[in-house]
Amino acid sequence: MYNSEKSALIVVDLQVDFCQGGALAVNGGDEIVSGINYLISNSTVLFKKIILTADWHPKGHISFSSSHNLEPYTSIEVDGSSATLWPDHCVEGTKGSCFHTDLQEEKADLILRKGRDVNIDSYSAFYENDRITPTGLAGYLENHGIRKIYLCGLALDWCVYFSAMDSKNHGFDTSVIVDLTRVVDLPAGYALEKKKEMEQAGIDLIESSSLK
Ligand code: VGL
Ligand code: ZN
Repeated sequence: MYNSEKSALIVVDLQVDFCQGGALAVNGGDEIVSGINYLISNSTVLFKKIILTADWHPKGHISFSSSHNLEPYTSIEVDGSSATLWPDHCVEGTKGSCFHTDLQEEKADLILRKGRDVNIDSYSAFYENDRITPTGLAGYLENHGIRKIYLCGLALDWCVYFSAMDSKNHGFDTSVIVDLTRVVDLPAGYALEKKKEMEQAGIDLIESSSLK
């Protein structure tokens, strides 16, 4: 049963650099803004808290291929596990780090910046990529009595995926609003794999029409 008193919406990384023309543009990223605004502007009905996350890296961040003199979208070993390298993106304070200009940022209860440590990436809104350093988001949600999390934003197969898995593992009832996400899907088929993993973990993949 839907209970807005216990629900929160997390809009993941809807920033200029992930939208058309941006440094790490996700195909169709712009297309989801109006649907997300619809949910945000009806928030008194639907959600107790609106959280916007922002990828917000210092210059020379470890996740940038330029920091290693390598090509974007290659992988390196970091502390025994593989890490994907990206074009420079969401550098703190640059135009690319801003939210999409149409996003109704003024309605946010909390803006969470992640990827702040130059030496570690953070895909998830809950934990940095060492998987042990918390961002504090789980505590915030718990303190506000939130039980149910809805996620949307960019990209489905990276930051939305990691955030959703952590949300579920933390014990929150978790849904991803799939039509309000877009995928990187490199290599092709990767996004489908991640969707299946989310379903197997018990995350509901839903459509925004079910919330209207
Ligand atoms: C993201 C790659 C690198 C994302 C962030 O928001 O999905 N992807 N940094
Ligand atoms: Zn990033």
